[in-house]
Amino acid sequence: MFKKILIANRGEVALRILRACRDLGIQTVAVHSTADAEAMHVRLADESVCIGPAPAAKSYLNAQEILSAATITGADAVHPGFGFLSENANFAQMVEEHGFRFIGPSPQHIAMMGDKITAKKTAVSLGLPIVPGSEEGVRDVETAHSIAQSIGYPVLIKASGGGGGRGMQVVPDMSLLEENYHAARTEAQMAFGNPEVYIEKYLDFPRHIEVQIIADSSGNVITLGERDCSLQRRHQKIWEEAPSPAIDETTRAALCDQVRTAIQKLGYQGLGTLEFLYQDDQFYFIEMNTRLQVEHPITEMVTGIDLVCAQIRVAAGEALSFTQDSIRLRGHAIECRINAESPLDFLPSPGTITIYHAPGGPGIRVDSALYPGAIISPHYDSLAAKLIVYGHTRAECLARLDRALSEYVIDGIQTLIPFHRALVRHPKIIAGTYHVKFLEQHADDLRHKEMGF
Ligand code: MV4
Repeated sequence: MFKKILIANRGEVALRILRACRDLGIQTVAVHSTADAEAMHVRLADESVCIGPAPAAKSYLNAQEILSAATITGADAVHPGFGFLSENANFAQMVEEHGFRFIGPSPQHIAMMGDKITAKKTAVSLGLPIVPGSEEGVRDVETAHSIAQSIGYPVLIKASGGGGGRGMQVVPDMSLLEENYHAARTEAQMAFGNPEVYIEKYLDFPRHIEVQIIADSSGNVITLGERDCSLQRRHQKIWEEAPSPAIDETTRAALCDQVRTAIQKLGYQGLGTLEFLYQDDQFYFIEMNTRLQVEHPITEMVTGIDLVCAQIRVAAGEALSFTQDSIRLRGHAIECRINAESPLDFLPSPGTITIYHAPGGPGIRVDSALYPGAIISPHYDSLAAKLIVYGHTRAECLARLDRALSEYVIDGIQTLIPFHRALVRHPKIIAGTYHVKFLEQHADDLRHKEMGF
């Protein structure tokens, strides 16, 4: 097992990793920007190294500085968390070349899934269902026309270098294809340095359902059920739940079996998440995330497995200590992202926390690095805290979530707490009958409800 891990991240995830290290008896090194000198992850780590000024490009994305910090502190592994360098295959490679373990999959698997066309082709070869569309990058507008004609409009043009909703263009009918095709390529070139695009049939009201897997270096692959992440706003997840209210046990078992077989064939190692769109009782693979995810705690709540500890163990070469047959999904869990944003227009709300009172009681977990006096910097993303709630049933989970949200006090900045209070009482959320367009379609009634809080 590792003796010392450098945590190449900040905020609540840095703290989450630090806690896993403590539980495993591993020493921790925090890295931080000048803006984060007083941050909780720095205070709680055994050692810390300042790696640069506030802008992430000069600190948390600065591979050279991070590797220097690992060298001078004598770390034996680097945990990238999520965001920042977590899905950068070059960084993973550099970490390994400097003699440290990268806590994540191989650089080859990161690169394969980072290119969305390669990821889709790989999925096909592994027997996973995909959205009908082009199998390769679409090189000219004539090819785009013939593919769109054969699958039927509307179609969606996606960037191979994109992912997570970045660089997508909906094409409602033939008249807009040429214009949107060129716009998509130009945008892709500018955003990702790669103009390659592909075409898919556009699904109008899908749900986003993702399957968590973990694999060790001995070829054991275990699926840990699914999460429903359909509640998103501008491709930012806001609320996630496990299990999905949209699928039954038989459907889940079939999906997870398919994923398990695919990942065994792939020879993948580490944590991973396969994202699917789900519409009209069909699953379609769209992307794979090769990292720990923000919403991992809901899977921990329904499986009882500490995903970060398991991730560190498999990275150190240990075999998984549990089997697929031992996994029992129990109860229901929901995560609300408590962003430092205005709950009415979602604009960032940086500032200093004055009062902080976290909720508690049965079924409540809060993953956050907040404290009175903590600074929410405008330099980083707005995720301030995650409220994770467990219930034996979905109804109990919703009731506890309502209770927890009413107890939660964060002053000094605006947060999404009032938005979540409106969400948890919305009839369609209570019924579980939402899809990826829900937040867009119900913005007005949610905003109206929020005014009451
Ligand atoms: C789609 C789609 C409809 N049809 N693909 C957005 C994020 C990226 N991971 C994939 N996304 C979508 N791909 C086809 N063929 C609709 C979306 C989509 C979406 C997906 C998941 C969660 C929220 C979403 C919001 C808008 C669009």
